[in-house]
Amino acid sequence: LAPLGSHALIPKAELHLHIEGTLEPELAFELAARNGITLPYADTEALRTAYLFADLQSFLDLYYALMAVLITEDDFEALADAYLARAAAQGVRHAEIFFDPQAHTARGVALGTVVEGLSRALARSQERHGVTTKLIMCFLRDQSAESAMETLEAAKPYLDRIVGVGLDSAEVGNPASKFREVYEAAGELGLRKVAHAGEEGDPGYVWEALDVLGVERVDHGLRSLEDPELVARLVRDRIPLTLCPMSNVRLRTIDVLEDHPLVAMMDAGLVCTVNSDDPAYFGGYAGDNFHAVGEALALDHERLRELARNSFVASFLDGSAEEEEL
Ligand code: ES4
Ligand code: ZN
Repeated sequence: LAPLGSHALIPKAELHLHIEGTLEPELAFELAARNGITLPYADTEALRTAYLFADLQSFLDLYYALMAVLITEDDFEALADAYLARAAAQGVRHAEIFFDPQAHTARGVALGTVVEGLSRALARSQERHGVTTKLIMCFLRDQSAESAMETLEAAKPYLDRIVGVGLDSAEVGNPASKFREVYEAAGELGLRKVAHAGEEGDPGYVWEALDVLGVERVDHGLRSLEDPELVARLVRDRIPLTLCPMSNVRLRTIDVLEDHPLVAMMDAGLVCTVNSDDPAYFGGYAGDNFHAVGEALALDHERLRELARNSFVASFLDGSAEEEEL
């Protein structure tokens, strides 16, 4: 990657980041060795050659497989601490971090191990990296609503550490409406609500996230421009979208970054933010994504500042101090 210019390092919040998607090949091999696990790749180079994805599902298959190396609290702590160091170096001042409880409990790793391990890194993050954090637990939409409800129940001891719920994994064929009751229950527990929608799915998936789940932020929403009524709704209610441009190219949702609808979306009045999604797999962290769209779409300083400002406005931070800093 080219060196990051000052625009890429502008202070920003990262609002769409899967912690499991920050597992770099080097750390994957280190944790595999530590835990006595043999990965089906000779070395980090061989693993990186597997990062040529055809679509979301082909990425998810590798993403879930590599999680096998994450076993202990120490592993989750190391994962999050490595991410926070990289994020800080790219201008991230606040990170709202997704994790996938069911991807770990399904392999016999307890929810408490995941939350306690991540918490250790997050608790030191402000002091060590200058990054404030929040945690968002995601339900896997290709699993059952019952499994999601059990996960919410299991998370009750940890809700002091969890700000909200999200919905991720394979979108098409797994509409948000399946999770109506789970989101209702999450709302009653005081949790904030977001969901992936309109990544590969059509605008109908975004409508369901809004109308059935009552989300206050949409993750991706990339295909929203296809439906003018949806755009009007998102603009009226100032629902932020957490776009992930490098992810969209790597998962072949768009061919090249030059085709990304970011500018058209901003011009339509949508509250857009730029994020990294799964940076170890998609070739770049938050600053890299700012840099890449800045170059590909010839964004001027004002646009980049607006994206950075939006990231704090769209965050779950209470104060406006971070906004005023910009
Ligand atoms: C994800 Cl890019 C993406 N989309 C949906 N679910 C995910 N989980 C991790 N990365
Ligand atoms: Zn995502």
